[in-house]
Amino acid sequence: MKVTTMTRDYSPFLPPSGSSDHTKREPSALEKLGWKPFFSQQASIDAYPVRVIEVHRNGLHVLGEGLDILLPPRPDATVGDWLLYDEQHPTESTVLQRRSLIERRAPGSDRRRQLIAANVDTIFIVTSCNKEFNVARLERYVALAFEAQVTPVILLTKVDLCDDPAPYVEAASAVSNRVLVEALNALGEEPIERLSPWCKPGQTVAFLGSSGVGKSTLVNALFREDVADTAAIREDDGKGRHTTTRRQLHFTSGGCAVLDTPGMRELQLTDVEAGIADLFSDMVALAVQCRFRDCKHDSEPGCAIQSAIERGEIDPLKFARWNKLATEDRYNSSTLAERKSNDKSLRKMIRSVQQKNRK
Ligand SMILES: Nc1nc2c(ncn2[C@@H]2O[C@H](COP(=O)(O)OP(=O)(O)OP(=O)(O)O)[C@@H](O)[C@H]2O)c(=O)[nH]1
Ligand SMILES: [Mg+2]
Ligand SMILES: [Zn+2]
Repeated sequence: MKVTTMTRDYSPFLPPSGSSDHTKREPSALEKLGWKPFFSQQASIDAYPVRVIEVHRNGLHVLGEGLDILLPPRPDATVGDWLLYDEQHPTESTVLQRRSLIERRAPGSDRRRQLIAANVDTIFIVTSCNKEFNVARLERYVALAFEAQVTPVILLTKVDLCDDPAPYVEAASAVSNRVLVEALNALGEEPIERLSPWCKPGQTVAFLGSSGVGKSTLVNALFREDVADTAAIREDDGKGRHTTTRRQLHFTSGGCAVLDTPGMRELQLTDVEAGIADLFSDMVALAVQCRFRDCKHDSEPGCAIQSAIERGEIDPLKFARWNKLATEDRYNSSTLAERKSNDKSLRKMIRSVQQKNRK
């Protein structure tokens, strides 16, 4: 049996350290937009760097030093991206290499890859202490953040509307010992103080989560004014009303870039194999001990995962969630041709079962 030892970094995701240059001097206009040495290395001294703050149908709204313009639309750029603005030929402006990229498989039938945001340092995964709370959904967001190597922080809102937030905090903390959890009242005084470790000058933070959990409320709290619209959730089922409809970067006076996003109905993962493996590293470590390399961990002999479940060492529900996520990621990451052939063999199998049943 071959056991592969991985040299991955399993240290906790902590807030950025405070010893940045910005503490010593006033940040430049570009630094206030999130410009970092990582980007300057890719640009000549006379370049015009601009950052995408919003993607419109008719173009990219970008900001730079003394620049506030609309560039022609292009599919390869998303909010948070840095471009080197080409004044003569705006369509030829270059997209700079990203520090991070958050993407998902678009919902609906076209299933294309959708760029959500680039060059984000921290993802605030927002969820609330009510019916909306769901561990499987949190795991999706955390796997996405791990894959993108962006610091995830779980924010549990609406503690003021809940008799006992402790079980929610406990369940959220159990998702990963590498992810910090903050429980708060988004309408209260605490958000600005509690989120300050991540909202430092030059940092880019993004709020992600379902509709109605309080993403825009938290954005407004950081700005101490209403920069984003918010609306009450529906009384009948407690779901949000999809109030925010566009992804937009806002900049605090302190020089932190803050991205509000529309509530996601569904987060379909794609190409996050490493992120899922990081989050479920205990499962992966067991799976390599299964007798068969292609073990489905179902009823195969010598399955290390099923034995661990029998011994009570791993939670069968957690195993089921891992299995579902990994299968979904493989399916979404496969090419159309691969999927067609898989669908074909699936149809063939169904037909043969139906025929057998008829006999
Ligand atoms: N009491 C209380 N209400 C909250 C809290 N967080 C958000 N709300 C309320 O919940 C409702 C929805 O908040 P929003 O900030 O609009 O939610 P959102 O996540 O931006 O929703 P979308 O834009 O639809 O994705 C608003 O009425 C907020 O006032 C909280 O911590 N406590
Ligand atoms: Mg909103
Ligand atoms: Zn197995």
